Amino acid sequence: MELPVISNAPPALAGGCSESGCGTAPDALAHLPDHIRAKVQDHPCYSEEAHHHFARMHVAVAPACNIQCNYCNRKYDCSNESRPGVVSELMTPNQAVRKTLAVAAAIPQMTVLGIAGPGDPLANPERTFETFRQLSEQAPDIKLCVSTNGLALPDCVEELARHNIDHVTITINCVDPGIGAKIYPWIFWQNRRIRGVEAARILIEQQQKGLEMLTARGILVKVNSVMIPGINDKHLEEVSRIVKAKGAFLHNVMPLIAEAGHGTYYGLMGQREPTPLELEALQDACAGDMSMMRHCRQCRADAVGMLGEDRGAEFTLDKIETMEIDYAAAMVERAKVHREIADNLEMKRALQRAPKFDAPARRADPPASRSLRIAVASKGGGLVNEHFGHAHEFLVYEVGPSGHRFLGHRKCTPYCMGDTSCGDGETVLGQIIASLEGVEVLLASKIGFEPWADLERAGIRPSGEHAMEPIEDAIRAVYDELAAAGKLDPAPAEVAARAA
Ligand code: CLF
Ligand code: SF4
Repeated sequence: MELPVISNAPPALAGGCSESGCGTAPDALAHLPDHIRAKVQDHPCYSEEAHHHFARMHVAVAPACNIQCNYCNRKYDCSNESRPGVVSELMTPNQAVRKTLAVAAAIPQMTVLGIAGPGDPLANPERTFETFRQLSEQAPDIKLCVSTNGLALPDCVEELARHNIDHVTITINCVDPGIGAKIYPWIFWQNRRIRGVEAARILIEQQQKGLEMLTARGILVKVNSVMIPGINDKHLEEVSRIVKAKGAFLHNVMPLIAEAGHGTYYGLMGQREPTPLELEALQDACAGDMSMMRHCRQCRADAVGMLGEDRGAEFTLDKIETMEIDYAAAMVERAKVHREIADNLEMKRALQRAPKFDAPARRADPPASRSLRIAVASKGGGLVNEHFGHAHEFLVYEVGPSGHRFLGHRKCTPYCMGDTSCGDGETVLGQIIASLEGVEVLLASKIGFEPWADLERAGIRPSGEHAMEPIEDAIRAVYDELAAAGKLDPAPAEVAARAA
Protein backbone atom coordinates (compact mmCIF):
# COMPACT_ATOMS: atom_id res chain seq x y z
CA MET A 1 0.00 0.00 0.00
CA GLU A 2 1.19 3.50 -0.82
CA LEU A 3 1.80 5.65 2.19
CA PRO A 4 2.77 9.28 2.43
CA VAL A 5 6.41 10.11 1.96
CA ILE A 6 8.24 10.73 5.18
CA SER A 7 7.63 14.11 6.68
CA ASN A 8 10.33 16.29 8.13
CA ALA A 9 7.78 18.26 10.03
CA PRO A 10 9.10 19.61 13.29
CA PRO A 11 7.50 18.86 16.61
CA ALA A 12 4.04 20.15 17.22
CA LEU A 13 3.26 23.56 18.61
CA ALA A 14 3.63 23.78 22.33
CA GLY A 15 0.44 22.86 24.07
CA GLY A 16 -1.06 21.59 20.85
CA CYS A 17 -3.05 18.52 20.15
CA SER A 18 -0.06 16.50 18.99
CA GLU A 19 1.66 16.98 22.27
CA SER A 20 -1.28 15.68 24.15
CA GLY A 21 -1.39 12.41 22.30
CA CYS A 22 -4.11 12.98 19.74
CA GLY A 23 -2.22 14.94 17.15
CA THR A 24 -0.71 14.63 13.74
CA ALA A 25 2.84 13.91 14.77
CA PRO A 26 3.63 10.26 14.01
CA ASP A 27 4.98 9.73 17.49
CA ALA A 28 1.86 11.09 19.12
CA LEU A 29 1.19 7.77 20.85
CA ALA A 30 4.77 7.21 21.93
CA HIS A 31 4.17 8.19 25.56
CA LEU A 32 1.55 5.47 26.05
CA PRO A 33 2.28 2.11 27.65
CA ASP A 34 2.56 -0.69 25.09
CA HIS A 35 -0.75 -2.36 25.93
CA ILE A 36 -2.68 0.91 25.52
CA ARG A 37 -0.78 1.79 22.37
CA ALA A 38 -1.70 -1.59 20.90
CA LYS A 39 -5.36 -0.84 21.58
CA VAL A 40 -5.43 2.55 19.92
CA GLN A 41 -2.87 2.58 17.14
CA ASP A 42 -5.26 1.18 14.53
CA HIS A 43 -8.47 2.69 15.94
CA PRO A 44 -9.44 5.59 13.67
CA CYS A 45 -11.25 7.49 16.43
CA TYR A 46 -8.81 6.97 19.31
CA SER A 47 -5.73 7.84 17.24
CA GLU A 48 -5.63 10.87 14.95
CA GLU A 49 -2.80 9.31 13.00
CA ALA A 50 -4.73 6.04 12.51
CA HIS A 51 -7.72 7.78 10.95
CA HIS A 52 -5.69 8.50 7.83
CA HIS A 53 -5.11 4.78 7.28
CA PHE A 54 -7.80 2.72 9.02
CA ALA A 55 -11.57 2.64 8.61
CA ARG A 56 -14.51 2.00 10.92
CA MET A 57 -18.05 0.86 10.37
CA HIS A 58 -21.28 1.04 12.34
CA VAL A 59 -24.21 -1.36 12.28
CA ALA A 60 -27.62 0.07 13.11
CA VAL A 61 -29.06 -2.64 15.36
CA ALA A 62 -30.24 -0.45 18.25
CA PRO A 63 -33.50 1.41 17.54
CA ALA A 64 -34.77 2.28 21.05
CA CYS A 65 -33.53 4.92 23.46
CA ASN A 66 -34.05 5.35 27.19
CA ILE A 67 -33.63 9.12 27.33
CA GLN A 68 -34.56 12.15 25.28
CA CYS A 69 -31.94 14.71 24.28
CA ASN A 70 -33.12 18.10 23.04
CA TYR A 71 -30.78 17.80 20.04
CA CYS A 72 -32.20 14.49 18.85
CA ASN A 73 -35.14 13.45 16.78
CA ARG A 74 -35.05 9.67 16.61
CA LYS A 75 -36.33 9.72 13.07
CA TYR A 76 -32.68 10.61 12.51
CA ASP A 77 -29.38 9.12 13.63
CA CYS A 78 -28.26 9.33 17.24
CA SER A 79 -26.55 12.67 17.62
CA ASN A 80 -24.14 11.10 20.11
CA GLU A 81 -22.27 9.54 17.26
CA SER A 82 -23.86 10.81 14.09
CA ARG A 83 -24.77 13.61 11.86
CA PRO A 84 -28.45 13.89 11.11
CA GLY A 85 -29.59 11.58 8.36
CA VAL A 86 -32.05 8.77 8.46
CA VAL A 87 -30.52 5.34 9.02
CA SER A 88 -31.01 3.60 5.71
CA GLU A 89 -31.58 0.12 7.11
CA LEU A 90 -32.23 -1.08 10.62
CA MET A 91 -30.72 -4.55 11.00
CA THR A 92 -31.10 -7.72 12.97
CA PRO A 93 -27.95 -9.00 14.70
CA ASN A 94 -27.57 -11.73 12.05
CA GLN A 95 -27.79 -9.21 9.23
CA ALA A 96 -25.36 -6.93 11.04
CA VAL A 97 -22.83 -9.74 11.42
CA ARG A 98 -23.08 -10.64 7.74
CA LYS A 99 -22.65 -7.01 6.74
CA THR A 100 -19.62 -6.64 9.02
CA LEU A 101 -17.93 -9.72 7.54
CA ALA A 102 -18.69 -8.49 4.01
CA VAL A 103 -17.21 -5.05 4.70
CA ALA A 104 -14.18 -6.46 6.53
CA ALA A 105 -13.43 -8.76 3.59
CA ALA A 106 -13.84 -5.97 1.02
CA ILE A 107 -12.13 -3.18 3.00
CA PRO A 108 -9.20 -4.77 4.88
CA GLN A 109 -8.35 -1.39 6.44
CA MET A 110 -11.62 -1.63 8.40
CA THR A 111 -10.40 -2.37 11.92
CA VAL A 112 -13.30 -1.31 14.13
CA LEU A 113 -16.96 -2.24 14.34
CA GLY A 114 -18.99 0.19 16.41
CA ILE A 115 -22.59 0.13 17.55
CA ALA A 116 -23.76 3.71 17.93
CA GLY A 117 -27.46 3.84 17.27
CA PRO A 118 -29.78 4.92 15.88
CA GLY A 119 -31.02 4.80 19.51
CA ASP A 120 -28.85 3.82 22.48
CA PRO A 121 -27.01 0.49 22.12
CA LEU A 122 -27.33 -0.35 25.82
CA ALA A 123 -31.08 0.35 25.77
CA ASN A 124 -31.19 -2.56 23.29
CA PRO A 125 -28.92 -4.99 25.14
CA GLU A 126 -30.11 -8.24 23.51
CA ARG A 127 -29.59 -6.96 19.96
CA THR A 128 -26.31 -5.22 20.80
CA PHE A 129 -24.72 -8.10 22.74
CA GLU A 130 -25.90 -10.76 20.30
CA THR A 131 -24.11 -8.85 17.54
CA PHE A 132 -20.96 -8.52 19.64
CA ARG A 133 -21.10 -12.16 20.73
CA GLN A 134 -21.23 -13.46 17.17
CA LEU A 135 -18.56 -11.10 15.94
CA SER A 136 -16.11 -11.85 18.73
CA GLU A 137 -16.37 -15.51 17.72
CA GLN A 138 -16.40 -15.17 13.93
CA ALA A 139 -14.13 -12.16 13.43
CA PRO A 140 -11.65 -11.96 16.30
CA ASP A 141 -9.47 -9.55 14.31
CA ILE A 142 -12.09 -6.76 14.45
CA LYS A 143 -12.07 -4.38 17.43
CA LEU A 144 -15.49 -3.88 19.00
CA CYS A 145 -16.62 -0.46 20.08
CA VAL A 146 -19.82 0.96 21.54
CA SER A 147 -21.24 4.39 22.20
CA THR A 148 -23.85 5.11 24.87
CA ASN A 149 -25.63 7.86 26.76
CA GLY A 150 -24.56 5.99 29.92
CA LEU A 151 -27.93 5.51 31.64
CA ALA A 152 -27.79 1.71 31.46
CA LEU A 153 -24.01 1.50 31.50
CA PRO A 154 -23.31 0.29 35.06
CA ASP A 155 -25.59 -2.72 34.48
CA CYS A 156 -23.76 -3.61 31.27
CA VAL A 157 -20.11 -3.28 32.26
CA GLU A 158 -19.66 -6.97 33.08
CA GLU A 159 -21.10 -8.03 29.75
CA LEU A 160 -19.04 -5.49 27.83
CA ALA A 161 -15.92 -6.90 29.47
CA ARG A 162 -17.03 -10.47 28.67
CA HIS A 163 -17.21 -9.68 24.95
CA ASN A 164 -13.77 -8.01 24.92
CA ILE A 165 -15.18 -4.61 24.10
CA ASP A 166 -12.31 -2.41 25.07
CA HIS A 167 -13.46 0.90 23.60
CA VAL A 168 -16.53 2.60 25.05
CA THR A 169 -17.76 6.11 24.34
CA ILE A 170 -20.03 7.85 26.87
CA THR A 171 -21.76 11.07 25.88
CA ILE A 172 -21.47 13.36 28.90
CA ASN A 173 -22.78 16.85 28.33
CA CYS A 174 -22.77 18.03 31.94
CA VAL A 175 -22.06 17.11 35.53
CA ASP A 176 -24.56 19.63 36.91
CA PRO A 177 -28.21 18.45 37.02
CA GLY A 178 -29.44 22.05 36.63
CA ILE A 179 -27.68 22.25 33.28
CA GLY A 180 -28.72 18.70 32.44
CA ALA A 181 -32.40 19.61 32.85
CA LYS A 182 -31.98 22.06 29.94
CA ILE A 183 -30.56 19.29 27.74
CA TYR A 184 -32.64 16.24 28.71
CA PRO A 185 -36.42 16.67 29.11
CA TRP A 186 -36.86 13.10 30.42
CA ILE A 187 -35.32 9.71 31.03
CA PHE A 188 -36.98 6.30 31.27
CA TRP A 189 -35.69 4.74 34.47
CA GLN A 190 -36.90 1.71 36.42
CA ASN A 191 -40.11 1.57 34.38
CA ARG A 192 -40.95 5.22 34.98
CA ARG A 193 -40.58 8.37 32.98
CA ILE A 194 -38.71 10.91 35.10
CA ARG A 195 -38.40 14.56 34.17
CA GLY A 196 -36.42 17.68 34.98
CA VAL A 197 -33.52 18.02 37.41
CA GLU A 198 -34.20 14.62 38.99
CA ALA A 199 -33.89 12.93 35.58
CA ALA A 200 -30.60 14.72 34.87
CA ARG A 201 -29.26 13.83 38.34
CA ILE A 202 -29.90 10.11 37.79
CA LEU A 203 -28.38 10.20 34.31
CA ILE A 204 -25.25 12.00 35.53
CA GLU A 205 -24.81 9.55 38.43
CA GLN A 206 -25.12 6.57 36.10
CA GLN A 207 -22.66 8.07 33.60
CA GLN A 208 -20.06 8.78 36.28
CA LYS A 209 -20.50 5.36 37.88
CA GLY A 210 -20.19 3.65 34.49
CA LEU A 211 -17.05 5.64 33.69
CA GLU A 212 -15.43 4.61 36.97
CA MET A 213 -16.38 0.95 36.52
CA LEU A 214 -14.98 0.82 32.99
CA THR A 215 -11.69 2.48 33.76
CA ALA A 216 -11.28 0.24 36.81
CA ARG A 217 -11.41 -2.72 34.39
CA GLY A 218 -8.89 -1.18 32.01
CA ILE A 219 -11.47 -0.53 29.29
CA LEU A 220 -10.62 2.60 27.31
CA VAL A 221 -13.25 5.29 27.64
CA LYS A 222 -13.74 8.22 25.32
CA VAL A 223 -16.12 10.94 26.45
CA ASN A 224 -18.15 12.81 23.85
CA SER A 225 -19.71 16.15 24.72
CA VAL A 226 -22.02 18.21 22.57
CA MET A 227 -21.19 21.93 22.77
CA ILE A 228 -24.46 23.85 23.15
CA PRO A 229 -23.85 27.60 23.22
CA GLY A 230 -25.45 29.31 26.18
CA ILE A 231 -26.31 25.98 27.83
CA ASN A 232 -23.15 23.98 28.59
CA ASP A 233 -20.32 25.74 26.72
CA LYS A 234 -18.94 27.38 29.86
CA HIS A 235 -19.41 24.15 31.82
CA LEU A 236 -17.55 21.69 29.60
CA GLU A 237 -14.11 22.61 30.95
CA GLU A 238 -15.29 21.28 34.31
CA VAL A 239 -16.67 18.15 32.63
CA SER A 240 -13.27 17.64 30.99
CA ARG A 241 -11.44 17.97 34.31
CA ILE A 242 -13.74 15.51 36.06
CA VAL A 243 -13.79 12.80 33.40
CA LYS A 244 -10.05 13.02 33.04
CA ALA A 245 -9.61 12.61 36.80
CA LYS A 246 -11.74 9.47 36.56
CA GLY A 247 -9.53 7.98 33.86
CA ALA A 248 -11.19 8.87 30.53
CA PHE A 249 -8.65 8.41 27.74
CA LEU A 250 -9.92 11.02 25.30
CA HIS A 251 -12.40 13.89 25.26
CA ASN A 252 -14.28 14.74 22.09
CA VAL A 253 -16.12 18.06 22.14
CA MET A 254 -18.47 18.13 19.17
CA PRO A 255 -20.57 21.00 17.83
CA LEU A 256 -24.33 20.95 18.32
CA ILE A 257 -26.21 20.28 15.09
CA ALA A 258 -29.56 22.08 15.31
CA GLU A 259 -31.14 22.60 11.92
CA ALA A 260 -34.85 23.37 12.11
CA GLY A 261 -35.48 20.86 9.31
CA HIS A 262 -34.38 17.98 11.53
CA GLY A 263 -37.34 18.54 13.83
CA THR A 264 -35.36 18.53 17.07
CA TYR A 265 -36.40 20.67 20.05
CA TYR A 266 -33.29 22.82 19.76
CA GLY A 267 -33.67 23.07 15.98
CA LEU A 268 -37.28 24.22 16.27
CA MET A 269 -36.50 26.62 19.14
CA GLY A 270 -33.74 28.31 17.16
CA GLN A 271 -30.93 27.23 19.51
CA ARG A 272 -27.79 28.33 17.69
CA GLU A 273 -24.87 26.06 16.80
CA PRO A 274 -21.31 27.03 17.76
CA THR A 275 -19.07 28.58 15.10
CA PRO A 276 -15.88 26.69 14.15
CA LEU A 277 -13.76 29.26 16.02
CA GLU A 278 -15.89 28.93 19.17
CA LEU A 279 -15.50 25.16 19.00
CA GLU A 280 -11.72 25.43 18.59
CA ALA A 281 -11.49 27.81 21.53
CA LEU A 282 -13.45 25.46 23.78
CA GLN A 283 -11.41 22.44 22.68
CA ASP A 284 -8.23 24.39 23.51
CA ALA A 285 -9.64 25.42 26.88
CA CYS A 286 -10.61 21.84 27.71
CA ALA A 287 -7.32 20.40 26.53
CA GLY A 288 -4.98 21.06 29.46
CA ASP A 289 -2.89 17.93 29.47
CA MET A 290 -5.81 15.76 28.38
CA SER A 291 -5.98 14.17 24.95
CA MET A 292 -8.61 15.93 22.86
CA MET A 293 -10.15 14.41 19.77
CA ARG A 294 -10.39 16.88 16.92
CA HIS A 295 -10.95 14.64 13.93
CA CYS A 296 -14.45 13.38 14.77
CA ARG A 297 -16.85 13.43 11.83
CA GLN A 298 -20.11 12.90 13.76
CA CYS A 299 -20.75 9.72 11.78
CA ARG A 300 -24.09 8.21 10.91
CA ALA A 301 -25.14 5.16 12.91
CA ASP A 302 -24.67 3.07 9.76
CA ALA A 303 -21.48 4.69 8.40
CA VAL A 304 -18.94 2.54 6.54
CA GLY A 305 -15.40 3.48 5.52
CA MET A 306 -12.71 5.98 6.46
CA LEU A 307 -13.86 8.79 8.78
CA GLY A 308 -15.51 11.41 6.62
CA GLU A 309 -16.50 8.99 3.87
CA ASP A 310 -19.53 6.74 3.70
CA ARG A 311 -19.45 3.62 1.54
CA GLY A 312 -22.68 2.25 3.00
CA ALA A 313 -24.38 2.20 -0.41
CA GLU A 314 -21.94 -0.55 -1.52
CA PHE A 315 -23.11 -2.82 1.30
CA THR A 316 -26.90 -2.67 1.39
CA LEU A 317 -28.74 -5.78 2.59
CA ASP A 318 -29.66 -6.92 -0.91
CA LYS A 319 -26.05 -6.56 -2.06
CA ILE A 320 -24.45 -8.40 0.86
CA GLU A 321 -26.88 -11.30 0.46
CA THR A 322 -25.35 -12.08 -2.92
CA MET A 323 -21.72 -11.70 -1.78
CA GLU A 324 -19.58 -14.78 -1.24
CA ILE A 325 -17.62 -14.31 1.97
CA ASP A 326 -14.67 -16.52 2.86
CA TYR A 327 -13.74 -14.85 6.14
CA ALA A 328 -10.87 -17.21 6.95
CA ALA A 329 -9.16 -16.16 3.71
CA ALA A 330 -10.11 -12.54 4.32
CA MET A 331 -8.44 -12.61 7.74
CA VAL A 332 -5.14 -13.64 6.14
CA GLU A 333 -5.33 -10.76 3.68
CA ARG A 334 -6.42 -8.34 6.40
CA ALA A 335 -3.48 -9.29 8.61
CA LYS A 336 -1.11 -8.70 5.69
CA VAL A 337 -2.55 -5.25 4.96
CA HIS A 338 -2.47 -4.27 8.65
CA ARG A 339 1.18 -5.38 8.87
CA GLU A 340 2.10 -3.33 5.80
CA ILE A 341 0.44 -0.23 7.20
CA ALA A 342 2.07 -0.74 10.61
CA ASP A 343 5.50 -1.27 9.01
CA ASN A 344 5.16 1.87 6.91
CA LEU A 345 4.09 3.91 9.89
CA GLU A 346 6.94 2.52 11.98
CA MET A 347 9.42 3.44 9.24
CA LYS A 348 7.92 6.91 9.12
CA ARG A 349 8.33 7.28 12.88
CA ALA A 350 11.91 6.02 12.80
CA LEU A 351 12.80 8.49 10.07
CA GLN A 352 11.20 11.26 11.99
CA ARG A 353 13.23 10.39 15.08
CA ALA A 354 16.48 10.31 13.07
CA PRO A 355 18.66 13.43 13.02
CA LYS A 356 17.88 15.73 10.06
CA PHE A 357 20.89 16.74 8.06
CA ASP A 358 19.02 19.05 5.72
CA ALA A 359 18.00 21.23 8.36
CA PRO A 360 17.67 24.08 8.85
CA ALA A 361 18.97 26.74 10.76
CA ARG A 362 15.32 27.71 10.67
CA ARG A 363 14.59 25.15 13.32
CA ALA A 364 17.32 26.36 15.62
CA ASP A 365 16.36 29.94 15.06
CA PRO A 366 12.82 30.16 13.77
CA PRO A 367 11.79 33.38 12.05
CA ALA A 368 9.86 35.80 14.16
CA SER A 369 6.62 35.07 12.42
CA ARG A 370 3.08 34.59 13.60
CA SER A 371 1.07 31.41 13.14
CA LEU A 372 -1.57 30.98 10.45
CA ARG A 373 -4.43 28.65 9.61
CA ILE A 374 -4.21 26.58 6.45
CA ALA A 375 -7.16 24.58 5.07
CA VAL A 376 -6.44 21.44 3.03
CA ALA A 377 -8.67 19.50 0.65
CA SER A 378 -7.90 15.82 1.13
CA LYS A 379 -9.66 12.58 0.44
CA GLY A 380 -7.41 10.60 2.78
CA GLY A 381 -4.00 9.04 3.16
CA GLY A 382 -2.63 12.25 4.67
CA LEU A 383 -2.21 13.86 1.21
CA VAL A 384 -3.29 17.06 -0.52
CA ASN A 385 -5.27 15.05 -3.03
CA GLU A 386 -8.76 16.50 -3.43
CA HIS A 387 -10.06 18.92 -6.04
CA PHE A 388 -11.46 22.10 -4.44
CA GLY A 389 -14.77 21.62 -6.21
CA HIS A 390 -15.21 18.04 -4.97
CA ALA A 391 -14.31 18.60 -1.32
CA HIS A 392 -16.98 17.74 1.28
CA GLU A 393 -14.77 19.11 4.02
CA PHE A 394 -11.51 20.96 4.57
CA LEU A 395 -8.94 19.94 7.19
CA VAL A 396 -7.71 22.98 9.10
CA TYR A 397 -4.20 23.21 10.55
CA GLU A 398 -2.55 25.89 12.60
CA VAL A 399 1.05 26.30 11.49
CA GLY A 400 3.63 28.30 13.43
CA PRO A 401 7.38 28.94 13.24
CA SER A 402 8.27 25.75 15.05
CA GLY A 403 5.41 23.35 14.47
CA HIS A 404 1.85 22.71 13.49
CA ARG A 405 -1.28 21.18 14.92
CA PHE A 406 -4.52 19.83 13.52
CA LEU A 407 -7.49 21.97 14.57
CA GLY A 408 -10.40 20.13 12.99
CA HIS A 409 -12.41 19.94 9.82
CA ARG A 410 -14.95 22.28 8.28
CA LYS A 411 -17.77 20.52 6.48
CA CYS A 412 -19.24 21.96 3.29
CA THR A 413 -21.41 21.23 0.30
CA PRO A 414 -19.06 20.48 -2.63
CA TYR A 415 -18.78 23.51 -4.91
CA CYS A 416 -18.95 21.37 -8.02
CA MET A 417 -21.48 18.59 -7.58
CA GLY A 418 -20.61 16.79 -10.82
CA ASP A 419 -18.78 17.22 -14.07
CA THR A 420 -21.33 19.57 -15.58
CA SER A 421 -23.34 20.96 -12.71
CA CYS A 422 -21.39 23.75 -11.14
CA GLY A 423 -24.69 25.66 -11.43
CA ASP A 424 -25.59 26.68 -7.91
CA GLY A 425 -21.96 27.52 -7.41
CA GLU A 426 -22.20 31.09 -6.25
CA THR A 427 -24.34 30.37 -3.20
CA VAL A 428 -22.34 27.28 -2.34
CA LEU A 429 -19.05 29.11 -2.78
CA GLY A 430 -20.26 31.86 -0.46
CA GLN A 431 -21.10 29.23 2.16
CA ILE A 432 -17.73 27.53 1.77
CA ILE A 433 -15.88 30.83 2.17
CA ALA A 434 -17.97 31.66 5.25
CA SER A 435 -17.14 28.24 6.73
CA LEU A 436 -13.43 28.97 6.30
CA GLU A 437 -13.50 31.78 8.87
CA GLY A 438 -9.97 32.41 10.19
CA VAL A 439 -8.27 30.50 7.34
CA GLU A 440 -5.63 32.35 5.28
CA VAL A 441 -4.38 29.70 2.83
CA LEU A 442 -6.23 26.90 1.06
CA LEU A 443 -4.45 23.92 -0.53
CA ALA A 444 -6.15 21.60 -2.99
CA SER A 445 -5.01 19.35 -5.80
CA LYS A 446 -6.77 21.70 -8.24
CA ILE A 447 -8.82 24.87 -7.96
CA GLY A 448 -10.95 26.34 -10.75
CA PHE A 449 -10.58 29.90 -12.00
CA GLU A 450 -13.81 31.28 -10.51
CA PRO A 451 -13.44 29.98 -6.96
CA TRP A 452 -9.79 30.99 -7.09
CA ALA A 453 -10.73 34.63 -7.68
CA ASP A 454 -13.45 34.60 -5.02
CA LEU A 455 -11.17 33.02 -2.44
CA GLU A 456 -8.56 35.70 -3.09
CA ARG A 457 -11.18 38.42 -2.75
CA ALA A 458 -12.12 36.92 0.62
CA GLY A 459 -8.48 37.13 1.78
CA ILE A 460 -7.70 33.41 1.36
CA ARG A 461 -4.68 32.46 -0.75
CA PRO A 462 -5.53 29.43 -2.90
CA SER A 463 -2.78 27.08 -4.03
CA GLY A 464 -2.69 23.97 -6.20
CA GLU A 465 1.11 23.75 -6.14
CA HIS A 466 1.30 21.05 -3.51
CA ALA A 467 -0.97 18.51 -5.17
CA MET A 468 -0.33 14.93 -3.99
CA GLU A 469 2.21 16.01 -1.35
CA PRO A 470 1.93 14.83 2.26
CA ILE A 471 -0.11 17.43 4.11
CA GLU A 472 2.52 18.01 6.79
CA ASP A 473 5.21 18.75 4.17
CA ALA A 474 2.89 20.97 2.15
CA ILE A 475 1.73 23.16 5.04
CA ARG A 476 5.31 23.52 6.28
CA ALA A 477 6.53 24.55 2.80
CA VAL A 478 3.73 27.12 2.43
CA TYR A 479 4.42 28.54 5.87
CA ASP A 480 8.17 28.82 5.29
CA GLU A 481 7.68 30.49 1.93
CA LEU A 482 5.31 33.11 3.37
CA ALA A 483 7.55 33.68 6.38
CA ALA A 484 10.63 34.08 4.19
CA ALA A 485 8.75 36.61 2.06
CA GLY A 486 8.00 38.62 5.22
CA LYS A 487 4.26 38.04 4.91
CA LEU A 488 3.84 36.60 8.39
CA ASP A 489 5.13 39.30 10.64
CA PRO A 490 4.08 38.58 14.17
CA ALA A 491 0.97 40.23 15.51
CA PRO A 492 1.72 42.86 18.20
CA ALA A 493 0.34 40.54 20.92
CA GLU A 494 2.72 37.77 19.85
CA VAL A 495 5.69 40.17 19.89
CA ALA A 496 4.76 41.24 23.42
CA ALA A 497 4.38 37.62 24.53
CA ARG A 498 7.80 36.70 23.14
CA ALA A 499 9.41 39.68 24.82
CA ALA A 500 7.84 38.67 28.13
FE1 CLF B 1 -17.90 4.32 15.97
FE2 CLF B 1 -17.64 5.95 17.94
FE3 CLF B 1 -16.49 3.61 18.04
FE4 CLF B 1 -15.58 5.49 16.43
S1 CLF B 1 -17.29 6.71 15.61
S2 CLF B 1 -18.65 3.94 18.01
S3 CLF B 1 -15.58 5.55 18.66
S4 CLF B 1 -15.97 3.36 15.89
FE5 CLF B 1 -15.47 8.30 15.76
FE6 CLF B 1 -17.56 8.76 14.29
FE7 CLF B 1 -16.67 10.67 15.93
FE8 CLF B 1 -17.80 8.49 16.87
S5 CLF B 1 -15.62 9.82 14.18
S6 CLF B 1 -18.75 10.01 15.60
S7 CLF B 1 -15.91 9.44 17.57
FE1 SF4 C 1 -31.08 10.53 20.61
FE2 SF4 C 1 -28.87 9.31 21.29
FE3 SF4 C 1 -29.92 11.20 22.91
FE4 SF4 C 1 -31.08 8.80 22.66
S1 SF4 C 1 -29.04 9.23 23.53
S2 SF4 C 1 -32.11 10.79 22.57
S3 SF4 C 1 -30.73 8.34 20.49
S4 SF4 C 1 -29.05 11.52 20.87
